[in-house]
Amino acid sequence: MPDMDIKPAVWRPEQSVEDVFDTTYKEKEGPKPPVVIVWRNVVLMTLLHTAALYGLLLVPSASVLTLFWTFACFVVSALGITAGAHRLWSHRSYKGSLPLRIFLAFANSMAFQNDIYEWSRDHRVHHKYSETDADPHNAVRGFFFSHIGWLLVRKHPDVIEKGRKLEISDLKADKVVMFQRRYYKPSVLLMCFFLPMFVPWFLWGESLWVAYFVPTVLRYTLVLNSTWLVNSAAHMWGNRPYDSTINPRENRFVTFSAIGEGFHNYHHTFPFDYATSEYGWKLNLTTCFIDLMCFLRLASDPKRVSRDAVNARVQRTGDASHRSG
Ligand code: ST9
Ligand code: ZN
Ligand code: ZN
Repeated sequence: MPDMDIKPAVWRPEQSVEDVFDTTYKEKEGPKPPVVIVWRNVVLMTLLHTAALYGLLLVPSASVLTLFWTFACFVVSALGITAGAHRLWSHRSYKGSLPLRIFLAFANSMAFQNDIYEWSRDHRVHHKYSETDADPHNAVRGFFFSHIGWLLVRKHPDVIEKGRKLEISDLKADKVVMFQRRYYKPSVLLMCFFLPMFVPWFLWGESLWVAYFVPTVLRYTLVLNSTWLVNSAAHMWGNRPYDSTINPRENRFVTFSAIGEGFHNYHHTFPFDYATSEYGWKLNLTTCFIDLMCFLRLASDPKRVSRDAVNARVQRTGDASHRSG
């Protein structure tokens, strides 16, 4: 176990979602429960990654329009995770209008990473029980487990036990979330597979073969791995300018690949900040997007930490690597 017990429980009292780190939780003594491999997931993930590697070989044969389309699908599905499941639904760091929530729900289905309800519940457990048995992708179990391994085995019983006690009434009350959950499979088929594949074929005559392997399979696999890097790399490598007592780090590579989600030491220190960073738009396409939505009045009430609060925290618990800009 890392030095989690000394994590300072400084939080905004009015915070509604339960991402306050639970300092009272203790992992059970004695032997750990056996690891139960889910072979179906191992086979599917192996096939997916093999197909994605093949898709990489096909990139030179794709038309320029298809490559633009692949990039657009990457950004839209990534926003479904970052601006949607993560900053809106897991952390309630801003408010989203109905049209924006509908867009983000479709974008989220394009990313095919479990429905918003399940994703957000797992993510709230991740923050509240970070780096313990109750964390779904506990980084103490190593890079492989926190990256992909946790999706290949049964969950630790504490994840489910603690997850069941979480406050998630806001998710249940959100009709968009529950609608997406109800129609998750058809929405994934449409958004993650049919749309990315048929648009290039129908509109500019790309071969279905290339359209399946590049904007569909390769793009999906890239978004998955960019997301998983936040759980693995950004919990292992990088500085801790805001809180040196926790594992999550500031990781530039992850920030770049995960469109602004690699400022992970900041994010675990101030999870309710809609920008997940003190540097605004810098390397943070997701924050640009949310600001644009606020400008268009499709989003409102973005929550931010004051500069004074950031500086005070840097002085109190940072690792002295903080840079102002
Ligand atoms: C995927 C998710 O990839 C990725 C999430 C990453 C999160 C990253 C966060 C980082 C920060 C944000 C940065 C974003 C950056 C984005 C960049 C983009 C460029 N609480 O699940 P079961 C219950 S998914 C409460 O079967 P098993 C559950 O309701 C990829 N309850 O557990 C059920 O109850 P009931 C595609 C919980 O059997 C029961 O437990 N998908 C909780 O252990 C059993 O649930 C896949 O690969 C909870 N937390 O199986 C499939 N959890 O029976 C993945 C569960 O009453 N999933 N419960 O209904 C699976 O196959 C399985 O879940 C399993 C575990 C095998 C992993
Ligand atoms: Zn984390
Ligand atoms: Zn988070």
